[in-house]
Amino acid sequence: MPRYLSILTFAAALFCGACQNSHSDSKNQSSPEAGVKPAFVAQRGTPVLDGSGSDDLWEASDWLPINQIWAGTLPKPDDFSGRYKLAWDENNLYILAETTDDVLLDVHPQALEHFWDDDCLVVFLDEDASGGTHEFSYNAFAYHIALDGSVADVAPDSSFRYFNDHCLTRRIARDNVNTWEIAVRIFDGKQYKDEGDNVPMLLKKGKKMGFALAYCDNDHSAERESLVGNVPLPNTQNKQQWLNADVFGTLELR
Ligand SMILES: [Ca+2]
Ligand SMILES: [Ca+2]
Ligand SMILES: [Ca+2]
Ligand SMILES: [Ca+2]
Repeated sequence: MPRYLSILTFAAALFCGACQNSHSDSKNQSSPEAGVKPAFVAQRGTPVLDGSGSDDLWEASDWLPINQIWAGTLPKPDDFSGRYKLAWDENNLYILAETTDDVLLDVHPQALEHFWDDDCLVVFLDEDASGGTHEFSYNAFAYHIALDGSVADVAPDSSFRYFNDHCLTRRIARDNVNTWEIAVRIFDGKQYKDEGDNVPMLLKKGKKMGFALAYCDNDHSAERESLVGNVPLPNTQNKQQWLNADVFGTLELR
């Protein structure tokens, strides 16, 4: 065999080995291999929004993992681990999230500053699945849901704002495990106006949206220690790729 062919064969064998490892690592996870846009589905139904996942709807749904490091260090399971389920009806997208976090931190309660450095759950929603940047626009919303249920994001004028009426959360804490049951109202980001009379959309079967979910874990630091998401980012840590909705998964309402 010519030398260049044997090198190619060796490289191909290495690549396939990597594929197999990546596949076995992602077993039982929704997160596909790099380069494939993650696909999620939400089943139709309306849970009782009481913070408990005991609804028949939730019990019939599968857990999906929050286990992809986006920034900081990958926490050990007792430091942070998380999983979630999705559902929808005409009025809301519903998220049931279960997070295990050894220390709950809320250094900036009731304040629009450094909300990302407190423990919080972040719902990323790109209503028209357009992808693209969203940090200073409503091309997609990044709802930072704090432990007190307040919801914050960055507005187009780069100010920090509350969006408390976009996400209603009831949370139950048992030891280190928190259950968050969230109703997310969906707004058309192209029409959305600060201080405007914004009307949430009616949702229909078959609708596709860009979606991602992440948890900011801070236990004792000036800045958050970990940002862990539900989708793999192409180049891992500290590149802030979540500021572009291209990396979100696609969520279909079934
Ligand atoms: Ca419930
Ligand atoms: Ca922690
Ligand atoms: Ca969009
Ligand atoms: Ca924490």
